[in-house]
Amino acid sequence: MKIDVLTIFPEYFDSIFEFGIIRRAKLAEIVEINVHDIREFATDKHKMVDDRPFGGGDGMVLKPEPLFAAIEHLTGASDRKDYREDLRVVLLTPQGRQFNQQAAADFAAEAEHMVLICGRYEGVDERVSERLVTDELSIGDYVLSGGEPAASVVVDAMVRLLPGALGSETSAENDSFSDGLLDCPQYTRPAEFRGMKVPEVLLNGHHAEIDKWRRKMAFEKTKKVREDLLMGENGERE
Ligand code: 9D3
Repeated sequence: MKIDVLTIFPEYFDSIFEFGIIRRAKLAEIVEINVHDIREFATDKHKMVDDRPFGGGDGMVLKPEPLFAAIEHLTGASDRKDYREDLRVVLLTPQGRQFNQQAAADFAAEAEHMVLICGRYEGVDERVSERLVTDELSIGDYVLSGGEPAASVVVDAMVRLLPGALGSETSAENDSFSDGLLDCPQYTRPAEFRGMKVPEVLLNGHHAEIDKWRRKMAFEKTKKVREDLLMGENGERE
């Protein structure tokens, strides 16, 4: 998969993709990630990327021209009806549908080329969404200063699902959220620390018993802090 990130703060990404699974995936050429300064695509001599909103109001709006030039440069198309079917142009915005594990899995399975546009200010000129954007995504109901942290979240969740990105020791199927439950508690040595003992069941080597305990703990934790995960689409208990 090839990922292009469009941002007015390219330095934000200087180290964020240089660790762990993403770094390994890059080295193994499972993913190629390029970060671009939107300003490099500015069309006027002052390299303007933002302007005041029509109709008045606070803040600035990202201008359409640099983003159209950038998408045209990166994809060869400037209308989403002309996109290859394996291209996704994503706008990170508080107005988007909420990103989740299913969306990550769908992108990882279907997209060969992703372009992520990081919003800032009061927003992005609507004509970018109208003509260029295939998906508008938010990462949750809290206010960020811009789309950059959201883009890093989307990249991380997607890249680890690409074939070969996870080592053979772990599998994406084993993850929390693929079975719809939070993880069970984990312990390592020492077996007793400051008076706190590791549950006996984990020490006795009975693997069937251990699996049963882990499923029970995962279910109870989920019920306690994330009961919504136990519910179906219509709020019915699954
Ligand atoms: C909805 C809030 N807006 C009211 C005028 C202002 C505003 C707040 C934050 C406009 C832009 C932003 C910057 N945030 C993002 O670009 C963003 C975001 C977020 O804030 N929360 C969760 N997901 C995302 S994805 C992009």
